[in-house]
Formats: sequence, C-alpha cells, structure tokens
Amino acid sequence: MAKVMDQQPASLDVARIRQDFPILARTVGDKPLVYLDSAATSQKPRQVIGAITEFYERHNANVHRGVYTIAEEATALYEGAREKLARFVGASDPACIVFNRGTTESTNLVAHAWGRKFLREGDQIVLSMAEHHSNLIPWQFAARATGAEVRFIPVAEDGTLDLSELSSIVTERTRIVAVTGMSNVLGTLPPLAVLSEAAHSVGAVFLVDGAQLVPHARVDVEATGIDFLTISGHKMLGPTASGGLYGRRDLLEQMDPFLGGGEMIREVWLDHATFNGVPGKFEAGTMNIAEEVGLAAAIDYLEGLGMDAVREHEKQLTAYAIGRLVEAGATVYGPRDPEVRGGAVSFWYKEVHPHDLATILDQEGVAIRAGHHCAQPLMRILGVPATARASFYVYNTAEEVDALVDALGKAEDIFG
Ligand code: 7TS
Repeated sequence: MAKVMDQQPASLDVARIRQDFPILARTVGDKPLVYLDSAATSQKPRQVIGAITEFYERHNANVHRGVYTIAEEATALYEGAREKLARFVGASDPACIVFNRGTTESTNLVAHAWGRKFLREGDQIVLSMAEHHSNLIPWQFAARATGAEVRFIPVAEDGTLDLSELSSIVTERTRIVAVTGMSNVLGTLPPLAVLSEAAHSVGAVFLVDGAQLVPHARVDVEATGIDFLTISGHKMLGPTASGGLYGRRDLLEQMDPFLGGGEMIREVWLDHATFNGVPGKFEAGTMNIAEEVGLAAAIDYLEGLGMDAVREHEKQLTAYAIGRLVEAGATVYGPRDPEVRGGAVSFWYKEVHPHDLATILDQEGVAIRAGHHCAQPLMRILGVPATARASFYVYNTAEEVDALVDALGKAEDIFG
C-alpha cells in the first residue's frame, strides 16, 4: 500500500478543518501532537470554545427561573440547543431530548426510571457481548433489583454481531434490546433496523448506545425505530458533560423521575410532590447550561461539514489505517470492511504490550488509548487483556496514520 493515500478524501477539507482546532497546533516534547484518541473524547474547535466563552461573558444566568433579560437569553440558548440536538438525531419533538452529562447518565436514567417501573421477575433484557460497561452495569443493577434476566447477542469471529440465533435470544419475555450503535473497541456498526424490528416484533423497546455512533454517522431515531438513544456531546466536538438522552415521548411520559430536586417539580408538599412534564421532570437542579450551548455550536460545525462527508472521510481513513497496520504486522480486531465499521481501530502490535506501546508512541507525539476500553467481557472474547486503539475523526489525516505506523517501528526497536 502506498505510504500516503494518493489523495486526501475529497469530501472534507481537512487542512482547513485543522486550523479550527487550536490544540492540534501544539507539540508533545518536540513532536507535533498526533491525536488518535477521539473515541475517548474528541478535540474542540474554536467555534465551540468561543460559544462557551461568549455564554459566560454575555448571557450567563440560570435557566427557566429569571424574568430578566440575560436569564431569558440563557433559557433561549439552552432550549435552542435542545431543538438543535433533536433535529440532529431525527427527532421531530425537542421535548424528547433530556439533557444530562451524556451516555453513562442516560443509560442509568433509562435502566432506573424505565427499568424499575416496567421490568418484572423473569423478564429479559437483551444486550450484545460487545457493550461498553456503561450499557452493561446499569442493566445488571436493574436485573438485580427486579429479578429480570440479562441475555446476550454474541460477537462473531469477524467482529460483527452474530444474529444467527436472534430469534431465540429475543423472545416474548424480552422487554428491552439495548445495543451499541458503534463498538468503541471493534468499530462494528450493528444493523440497527434489523435489531429494532426484532425488538418491536415482541413488543420490546429498543435502546441504542449512541456514544460512538452519533458523532460519526447520520442518525435518524424515527426512521430507524430507536426508542432511546444515548448521546455523549464530548465525543462530537462538544464540551465534556454535554449531551443527553433521546426518548420516545410516550415512554418518557410513563417513566418516573430519576433525580429529585429543584425545577423537576410541579407542586411540592411536605410529604409528596407532583412533577414537571417531559423533559423537565428529568432535569433536576441547575443543569449543564454552558455545555449544552457549546454542544449546539458543535452540531452547527458538524452540519457545516455534512455528516455524510464526515462518515466518508472516516471510511477512507479507516481503510487506509487498517491496511497499513496489517502490512506492518499488527493484529487488527473487528470487521475489515469500512462499510460495516467506524473509525475506532483496535490492534495488537507484535510482542509489545499495548500499555508499553502507548507509552513509546507518546514519546513520538502519537496519542492512542491502550487498555480494556471499558469492555472487559469483550476482551475475554478476543482473548487479550487489552488492546491498543487508534481512533479517527474529522481532523485526522493519512499522514497521521503514517506517523502512527512509523512510531510502531520505534516500539519494535525498543521491545523487539
Ligand atoms: N458507550 C460507548 C460505546 C462508549 O464508547 C463510551 C465511552 C460510553 C458508552 C460512555 O460514554 P460517556 O460519555 O458517558 O463516558 N467510551 C470511551 C472510550 O472508548 N474511551 O474512553 C471512553
């Protein structure tokens, strides 16, 4: 394979995009930063950093409380962010978006507020074996509290989900099917329409862990039949602790509140209370206002690039990276076909332990993640304690893939 792709993907002007990300201009030691850990958190463009600064410099006030000008401005910005996020994921009703700190909080919200209310002894919760712990542990809690059983869709040899036994895994006792939209380890993109259909055919609800999917591909909750979608703003150019949950309105309405406190109420007496409608009953206390305003700027940025172009860029870069890693002698986990996978590429390089590899790569300015990626059951299936993982986003280039592969050679010199 050629050392540098013959041409950069035509779809994104990556050189121009990189100008928007101040951190990409810095060095690590004397090496330029090569940031290949966007699956952990993405970098932030000036437009997002600027939106947060402008919020604090001009509009900062608490929302839904004040009648004065800047409080109304803050509320308009916060609710505007809700409308933007709803549109971005294909939800026609902004009230279906609950703001919170992101995927982990959203899954816990559903497992608690939906799970405790609707799960009974003997009911089934269906997950895949490729889930991030944040789409596993909350269901273990819910199962323990209700007597429900957690069952799993296996992972096939090639890193896709093995759906051959789906009709016996999803049964009349299944109440929810909850799967990752994109594996943070394997990059796998499960067929969401098929899984949605399987869930709905037995009257179950369908939850998608959107932490990795929403930043990287066009998502349409209504067209795909997604009942709950969890969203982490910090992985899609937004601030940490931004994002939230999309929920089908009738489901959100039936659920009881998760956290109690200010603003989620309608009327309060000493011994009981009535609650706000959706989404307010799930937004207790002072919310992450500046963060959601920053997320709105991130969505503007992504929409400016176009999500189809974002996905196309990643497909090309992922194919190039897998080709070069395999050529260099690495074992790459997950599907090879970029059509069925995203840009999180896990690998093991020769005899070098991933943690040692990540440490050597850091000396070359290359930032990758090493570890179990909060997916220990999946590591057991892969038969490894950890993997190295490079993950890509809109600002990454083929030259950075080359820098990664060059740095692997240095690790081999040291450990080989
Ligand atoms: N689900 C998936 C598929 C993820 O990749 C992550 C975070 C989460 C859920 C949790 O998201 P959070 O925003 O609530 O933390 N994944 C990673 C990762 O792969 N490396 O660091 C965090």
